[in-house]
Amino acid sequence: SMQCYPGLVLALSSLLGALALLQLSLYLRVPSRYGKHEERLCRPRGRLPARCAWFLQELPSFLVPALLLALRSPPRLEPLGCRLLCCLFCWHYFYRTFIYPFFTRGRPFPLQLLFFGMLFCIYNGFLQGYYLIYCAEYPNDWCTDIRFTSGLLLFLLGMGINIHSDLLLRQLRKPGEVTYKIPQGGLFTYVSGANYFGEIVEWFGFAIATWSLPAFAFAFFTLCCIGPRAYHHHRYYLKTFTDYPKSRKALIPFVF
Ligand code: NDX
Repeated sequence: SMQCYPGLVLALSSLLGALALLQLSLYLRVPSRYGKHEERLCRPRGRLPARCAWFLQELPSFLVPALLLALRSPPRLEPLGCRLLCCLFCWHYFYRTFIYPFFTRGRPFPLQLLFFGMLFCIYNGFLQGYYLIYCAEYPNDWCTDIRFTSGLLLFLLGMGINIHSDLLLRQLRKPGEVTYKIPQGGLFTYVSGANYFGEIVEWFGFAIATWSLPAFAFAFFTLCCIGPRAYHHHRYYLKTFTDYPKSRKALIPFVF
């Protein structure tokens, strides 16, 4: 049966940190090629409808930790680590796998990126789940610790912003439409990457609530992955729309 190998957690978290830096070096100057940053518009080969693509890509991040949790024997009964915190992670990916793809009006997604995205979700789903279920130990009063309470609050706030912003983006299009418009409302009033801002806040909240190396590595990866993408979206909007709101920032309200 499985047990905790701290060396494995350290190795996998370090690799995740290294991937984050690789990601940053690859996509700081040129955006990753999907959505509005894809070069050629109509090359139907090598793509999957957004709905299937996002479902398949994100599924492992839900399934792997959920299975680890369900299959753990003997079931671990210690209160927080293995259940509440792991369930928070699964909760986000339940949304991302079973709700978000179902409503998306996004363009078909490149198969090659889908493949790497899936690998990433297996890797990260395993790391976060394995750590929380087999390794994490929290004192009994962790749920009143300032790290847990403030982290949970940030997580929920970030998730709220992320889901609300996803919704606002979706409402910019009628079904079947593929054009880009200026996002309005919610946090989009202040930043071009409101959905990304929410997601980043969410995973830093999760990292603080779990106070764990794997979760901080993932929050850092998220920042390196979608931070630059928010900046590229911002540049795209400024270039495309002459009436784009001048005071709007790329990622962080009033700052950047
Ligand atoms: N999936 C995380 N790396 C990624 C997919 C890509 O969940 O090779 C990371 C995730 C993957 C990436 C994933 C991992 C690393 C990969 C990368 C590709 C290359 C990279 C594999 C797994 C890689 C190494 C080197 C390390 C191997 O037509 P459309 O699609 O543009 O329509 C869009 C629409 N929209 C608009 N509609 C009308 N008018 C406008 N102005 C519009 N602007 C946008 O809204 C979409 O349908 C929708 C959202 O678009 P967009 O571009 O704002 O968000 P998107 O990037 O598609 O993300 C969707 C959500 C969002 O909430 C975001 O926070 C979350 O997913 N996300 C995304 C990426 C990563 C991630 C979260 C995370 O790291 N936590």
